[in-house]
Amino acid sequence: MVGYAFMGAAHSQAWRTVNRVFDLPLHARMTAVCGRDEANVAAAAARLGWEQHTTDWRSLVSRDDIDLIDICTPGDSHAEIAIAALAAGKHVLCEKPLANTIDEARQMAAAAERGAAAGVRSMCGFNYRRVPAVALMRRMVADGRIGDIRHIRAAYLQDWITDPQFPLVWRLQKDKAGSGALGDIGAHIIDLTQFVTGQRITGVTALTETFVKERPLPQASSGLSAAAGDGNGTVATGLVTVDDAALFLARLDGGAIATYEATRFATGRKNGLRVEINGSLGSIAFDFERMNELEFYDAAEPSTEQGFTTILVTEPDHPYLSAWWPPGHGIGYEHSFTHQARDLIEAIATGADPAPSFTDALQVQLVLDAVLRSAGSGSGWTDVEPILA
Ligand code: SOE
Repeated sequence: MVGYAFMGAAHSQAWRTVNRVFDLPLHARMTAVCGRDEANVAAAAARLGWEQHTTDWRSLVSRDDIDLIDICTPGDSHAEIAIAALAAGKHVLCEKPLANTIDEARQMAAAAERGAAAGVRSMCGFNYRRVPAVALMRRMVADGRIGDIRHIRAAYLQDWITDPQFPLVWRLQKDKAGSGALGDIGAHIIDLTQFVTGQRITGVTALTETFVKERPLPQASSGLSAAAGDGNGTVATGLVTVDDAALFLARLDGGAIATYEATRFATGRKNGLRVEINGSLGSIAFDFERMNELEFYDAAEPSTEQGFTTILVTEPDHPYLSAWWPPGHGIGYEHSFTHQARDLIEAIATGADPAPSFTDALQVQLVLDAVLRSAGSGSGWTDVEPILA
């Protein structure tokens, strides 16, 4: 694994757990973790359960005893590491968004296709697909339970940078992260809604905003928390080069129309990912803050009994859940990463191509690009570039 901060910890938890919970044909061995700082990566290896550590990711890619490279770094290094790993015949799991530019994403998708032809698997880490309620939502939509899809209403709301004194961490720097709320959390709702509906976004009209344009430089950061200043009382500042919020309208290729909102300024909303879909026969809604539930409205019910019902997605018949606890006991955020690891191991073992593929993730990247172009042009209607350019 390369990178060991928030996502690295989440992925490590998954690799530690996956074979203890799921009965799989292959066993994940946590051989080595890589980071830039020797002392910090050594501590991370011990804390997260990796056998060895290194500061040179290239040494991992060239090792014969490593089969899979898991990329948990900021977006500016995804392409270089993934392309080198695939060329060396390693399976790759790469955090989202796939890359910082569509050019890099195209190169990664091409490398993944060459890899697939040689039996090498690659997957992008859109973990929310693996929340059981989301997987059930997709199944119900595919089974026609809400009929033809008319509306998609998606929002991913956080508030961790509302304070203007919150430092300029890498997620607020375009050269490291590619974009701001748009790519970090907007990418999740783009992927999730396309996954659930089976439809793809063809065009958008968008606006973005950066509310706080300059912030103190960070002293130290960990996960989503950080301290400002150099530790000696001096606080230099730097420019925020990404969006704080992105909003857009979209059309999808199956006829649905949609609204999307991604922001880190929704005061009081910590990880508020909500998607509602309205169809000709009913509606269905998921809210991460109640992740073990799904709201379902069936318009075929007698008018005297109509209303949204709450499905408790906690039963062994629901996706992924037979491996966990007795009925009704529920699961959390980290389980989505364990399910992701499970599905990747299963695909590697059976020789199947896992989803979302790098090409699926490239398509999300093309939507992000269309949103930024639309916002840059003053919200003009903008088509999403086709995958085959
Ligand atoms: C930060 O906004 C973040 O950690 C994202 O990077 C993750 O993808 C999301 O799951 C939670 O929030």
